[in-house]
Amino acid sequence: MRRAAWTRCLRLLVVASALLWGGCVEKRPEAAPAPSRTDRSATAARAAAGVPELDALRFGAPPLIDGHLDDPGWQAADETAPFVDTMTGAPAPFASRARIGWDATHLYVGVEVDDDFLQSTFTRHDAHLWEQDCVELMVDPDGDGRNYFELQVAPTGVTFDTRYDSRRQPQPFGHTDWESHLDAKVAVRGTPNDASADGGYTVEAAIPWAAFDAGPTPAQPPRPGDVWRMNLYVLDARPHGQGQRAAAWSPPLVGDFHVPSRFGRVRFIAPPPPSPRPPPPPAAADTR
Ligand SMILES: [Ca+2]
Ligand SMILES: [Ca+2]
Ligand SMILES: [Ca+2]
Repeated sequence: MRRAAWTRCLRLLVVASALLWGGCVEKRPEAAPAPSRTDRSATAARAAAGVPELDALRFGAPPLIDGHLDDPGWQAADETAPFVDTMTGAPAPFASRARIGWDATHLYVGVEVDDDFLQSTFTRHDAHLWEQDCVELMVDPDGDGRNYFELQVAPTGVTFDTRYDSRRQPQPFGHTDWESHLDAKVAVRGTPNDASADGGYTVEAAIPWAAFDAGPTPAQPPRPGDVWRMNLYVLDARPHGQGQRAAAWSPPLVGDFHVPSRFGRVRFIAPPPPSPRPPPPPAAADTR
């Protein structure tokens, strides 16, 4: 009897604990009040702290889109720091870096990648390029984390582009019917999809500003001094069985590239106008 009473007591205790604990787990905190505009901008500023910045120079003449970054505009453009590990921000195991330029009609992006094993077997535009080697650009013109754009270029020159209303929405791959009409060319050092060793590839792309005039908050071309949020990634297929690696200009620090708050800051700058020729010195007085 005493044992049965003890067992009943124990059961009651367990049931009471479960109810109490379950109540704790299921009790949801009251919904927080909607953040004010000031709160939101403070949050955005904190999220943007610590991301890399790059000045994008306005080109005096459009580059020839041929995969070679030897045009005068590229020669004068700033270069990013070497891309880093996407999860930790530590140096990446392979070298890649980028330059960005612009003019009245286009955004220009040049990315150089070292890669000793080039692989991309896709042949169709908007195929899943990210599953093998490719360079990836994300663009969030107004930096609000919504209505952002994703473009990819494979070493073979095949392209992918899509647009999202908000983070990863709509599923699964955004509005893939969006077309940026980018012009992208690739100079490869090696031969993709064979067994011989490669050196890497360089992507040179021109994206018309009209591409970003799309979605819920269409963007107009930038003016000097404007800042757009962007990120650049390299996806690196390795030989069979060794998986895939990745590097980023600005590391998202999680296993997801769709983190607009971690995109870098690209400031559009224009070279100063040539200074006017100084007036000739006044003729010396003839004191003879
Ligand atoms: Ca070129
Ligand atoms: Ca598309
Ligand atoms: Ca590769």
